[in-house]
Amino acid sequence: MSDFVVYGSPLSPFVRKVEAVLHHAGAAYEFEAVNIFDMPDWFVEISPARRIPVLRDKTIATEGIPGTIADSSAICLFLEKRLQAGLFGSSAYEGGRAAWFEEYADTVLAQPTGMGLFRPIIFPRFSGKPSDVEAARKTWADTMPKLFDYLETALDDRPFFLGDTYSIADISVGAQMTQIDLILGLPDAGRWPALARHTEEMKTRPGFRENLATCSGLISAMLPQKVQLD
Ligand SMILES: N[C@@H](CCC(=O)N[C@@H](CS)C(=O)NCC(=O)O)C(=O)O
Repeated sequence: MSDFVVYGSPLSPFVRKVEAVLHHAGAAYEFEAVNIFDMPDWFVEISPARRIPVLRDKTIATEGIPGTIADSSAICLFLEKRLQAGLFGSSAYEGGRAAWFEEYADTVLAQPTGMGLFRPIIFPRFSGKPSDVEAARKTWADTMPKLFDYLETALDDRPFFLGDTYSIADISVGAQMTQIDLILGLPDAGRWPALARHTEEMKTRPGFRENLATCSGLISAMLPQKVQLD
């Protein structure tokens, strides 16, 4: 018997982030699929920004708005407090740094990853059309290297963004980087070795493993091979 329901699609990196936090905290949950192309009215009520994921804590309420939280960052903060997940470091400064990388991943990294890479590669495939590889190639060449440079420098050859401590920073960046890996592969390990190592590590972490296995199944049906952009 689980206390939580995650509403969304496993293909969303923000859903992956929430699943990774739930697994890290050892919490069982149910998954309820939501079609983002045709959101039902009941879902818009619990997600006024019309975004996935939403989390429900069934110990608060099993239907309607009570017990629900929208937005992955709000959900992860709730789970940190509700389950003592231990994902915001051990000092005020580490907590702030972790929250900063979470914000960077969810905005600066997520925007080109979603709109500039995932969307042009995968969305045409939903209707059997070829990927817009040129659009993705432009994002890959013009936008991504600066972001990868920043993350490489921030890791500073350490395993995690807070050093030796796994945190919401790793989960948030990992959720986006594994989205890239699903369709294109890892960033060049010669140019961004720490980031490539970090992404490989995230793929093995609780929640990532399960989510990525599901995603690989869904994506391989549309995209039999990863797209080569370099
Ligand atoms: N800030 C939100 C972003 C969530 C988000 O953008 N989700 C996308 C899927 S990856 C979505 O729901 N898109 C629906 C749409 O654009 O209509 C969060 O952290 O949860």
